[in-house]
Amino acid sequence: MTEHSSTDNTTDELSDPVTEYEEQLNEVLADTNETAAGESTVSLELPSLGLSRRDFMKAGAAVGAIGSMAGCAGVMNNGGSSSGGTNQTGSGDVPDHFVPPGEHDEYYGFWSGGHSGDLRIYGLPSMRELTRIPVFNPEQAKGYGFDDETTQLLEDAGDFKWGDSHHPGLSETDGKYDGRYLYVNDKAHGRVARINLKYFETDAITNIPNVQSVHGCCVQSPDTEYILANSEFRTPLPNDGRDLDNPDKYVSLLSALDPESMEVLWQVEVDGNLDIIDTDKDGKWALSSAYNDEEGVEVEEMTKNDRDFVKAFNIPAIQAAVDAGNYREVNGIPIVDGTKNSSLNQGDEPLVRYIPTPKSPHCVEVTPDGKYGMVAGKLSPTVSIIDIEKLSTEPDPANVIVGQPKVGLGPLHTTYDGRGHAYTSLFIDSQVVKWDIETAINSPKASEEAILGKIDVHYNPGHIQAVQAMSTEPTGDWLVVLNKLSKDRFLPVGPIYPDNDQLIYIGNDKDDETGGMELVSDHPVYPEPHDAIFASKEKISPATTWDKADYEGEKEYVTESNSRVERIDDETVEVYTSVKRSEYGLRDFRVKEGDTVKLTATNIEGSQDIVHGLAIPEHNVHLALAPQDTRQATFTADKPGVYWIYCTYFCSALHLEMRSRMIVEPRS
Ligand code: K7E
Ligand code: CUA
Repeated sequence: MTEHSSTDNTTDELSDPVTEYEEQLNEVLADTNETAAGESTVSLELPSLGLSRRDFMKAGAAVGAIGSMAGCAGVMNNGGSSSGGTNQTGSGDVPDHFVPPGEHDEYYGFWSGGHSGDLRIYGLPSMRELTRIPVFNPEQAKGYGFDDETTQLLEDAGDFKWGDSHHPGLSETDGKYDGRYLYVNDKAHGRVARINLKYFETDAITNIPNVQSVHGCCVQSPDTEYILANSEFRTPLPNDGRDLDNPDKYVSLLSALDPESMEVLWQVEVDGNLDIIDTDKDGKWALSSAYNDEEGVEVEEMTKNDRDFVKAFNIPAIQAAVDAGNYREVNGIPIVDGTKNSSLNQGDEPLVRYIPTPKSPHCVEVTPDGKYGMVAGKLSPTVSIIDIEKLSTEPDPANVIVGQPKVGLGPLHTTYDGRGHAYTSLFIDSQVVKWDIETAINSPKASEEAILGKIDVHYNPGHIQAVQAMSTEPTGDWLVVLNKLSKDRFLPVGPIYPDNDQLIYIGNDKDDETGGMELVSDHPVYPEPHDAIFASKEKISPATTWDKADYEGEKEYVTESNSRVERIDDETVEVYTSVKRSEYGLRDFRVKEGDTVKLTATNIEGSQDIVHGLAIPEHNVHLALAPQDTRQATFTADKPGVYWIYCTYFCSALHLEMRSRMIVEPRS
C-alpha cells in the first residue's frame, strides 16, 4: 500500500527533497506558532540566533525545537494522514509481552544511559529493568568508583565524574553476537568503554588521544577485529592551544581500537566531520554519516550547503597504509590522511570515499544481510540507500546511492526485521514508518511507494531497534522505539520528565495503516538512553559467582583463617578480612590516626545472590562483594574514634548484626 506523509503528497521524482522539506518545515512552524501561542514552554529563541524565521529554517537548525513544539501543541501528527491513534490495543495475534512471575524474558536488552553515563539491562518483551552497569559514572550501589580497582579505572580514563554513553555494540563472531563483550562510547569525553559480559561490569575504558568527543561507535562485523569510534567535534590537532581561531585547521578523526587490549591502533583524518558509524558484514567498509562538511563552527555555517558526505572507510586499505608507514604520528597515534586530496585517496583502493547525501543526515545503519547502509535524512524527509557492493565497483560516488524513498519528517534511525523491511524513526512526525527496501530501490527517488505503514509514537523518537537487527540474525518480532519526550503519558513528576520507550510488535506483516505494527506498551525511563541492542537470552551467559582464578595473583582471596592486620610501616596498615553471613573475619581492627589503610575483603560465600556490602562511615568506603569476589579499598584513617563497619546488602536475618569495628587510636 502507499501511505502519504503527513504534510505533503507530492511524489514528483524530480523535486528536490531538501527544498521541499524546508517548505514543509516552514508550514509546520507557522502552524505551531499559532497553536502554541501562550505556551510558556515553547521558545525558539530566534532573537539569540539573530535570524529571521525563514533564515532559521534555511539554517536547518529547528529540528529539535520544532519536534518539541509539535508534541506540545499536537499539530504535527497525521495532518490528513490515516495513521493516527488506532490499532494500538492489539488484535489478538500479538504475543503477550507480559512475562509471568518466575518466568524469564526471551531477550536481553542493553540500553545506553546517555548522560547518566551508565548502561541499563532490560528483559524483552517484559521491558523490566534487570540491572544497571555503571560505566562512566561513579556509582555507589555497586561500589563503582569506591574500591581501588574501579577508582583507578576511572582515574586512568581521565578522572571525569560523568560521561554520555550513546552507542552500545555487542562483540561478534561470524556476524553473530558471541556474548563476550559490549562496547560503548562516551560522547562527552572521547572515550570508549568495554563491559565484560561474564561479570556484567566495566573492565576497560580508553580515553582516545587527539579527539574530544566520540559519537558514532561500533563493533566491526563480522569478527570484532576493530572497535571504531568517530570524533564528532572538530578540534585543533593536537588540541594544545594552537589554531584556536583557525577552524579550518580543526580536524575530525576516525579511531580504531583493538578490542582486546583496548589500545588505539590508528586514526584517519577526514574532511568535514564524522557522526554515526556502522560497518558492512565482510570486514571491508565502515560507513560514517556526517553533518558538517562545511566545517563551520556555528549553526548557520554547518547547515549552509545542500549536501553533506557520508564517509566510507576502506578498513583493510587503511590498515595497509598504516603497515606501510604512510602516516604521521601525533601523541603516539599513527594518523592516516584520508582527506579528499590526500595522495592515498587517489588510487584504485581509496582509503575514504565521499558519498554525497542531502544535507545534515543523522544515522547510518547497515542491513542484517550487509547489502545496504541506510542514511536517515534528518533535515531531509528521505533515507538514502547505499549499495555497499557498489562502494568497491562504482567509480562515481553519487551512483552508490541506489534509492532514496521519502519516508516522513525528521528521519533519524533505521532498523530491520530480516524480512526485507526497514523501520525508520521520524522525530518530527512522532511516528515510525515501515517500508520495503527492494521497492524503495526500484521506485523513483523521493517517492513514497515503498511505505507500508506508519504508527504514532509518543513522542519524538530517536533510536529505534529491532531484536538482533545489528547482527546477521534478526528475529523480527519486537521493536523498541526510544522516544525523547513522554509529556502526558505518565504521572507528572516535576519538570524533568522521564523518556518513553515503547514496545512495538513487528511480527505481523499486514496490509493495514501501520503495516502490521502494533504498539504494545509504554515504559518511562530515566534520562536519557540513546540506543539499545538486543540479544537472545541464549547468547549471553553471565557468571553467577566470581571465578577467583580471574583475579589470582592480583588480589588475595582472604579466608576466615587468614583474616589479619599487618603493619607495614609507621604509617601504613594492611587489613585483610573475609566476609560471609553474618560476620566479617575481623570482628574489629585497630589502626593509628593518620594511617593509610589498605583493606582487602573477600566474600567467601559460594551461593548465588548472597552479596555483602562493606561500608565504613565517614571514610567514603563502600564495597559491593559478590560471592567469591575480592575488593580492595585504600583510605586514610584521619580521625580518632570508633567506626562501625556494616553490611549494606540485606543478606540474612542477622544482616543488621553483621558488623565490625575500625578503632582509630589517637597518635599521642
Ligand atoms: Cu541519534 Cu547519539 Cu545515536 Cu541519540 S544519537 S538519538
Ligand atoms: Cu551481609 Cu547484609
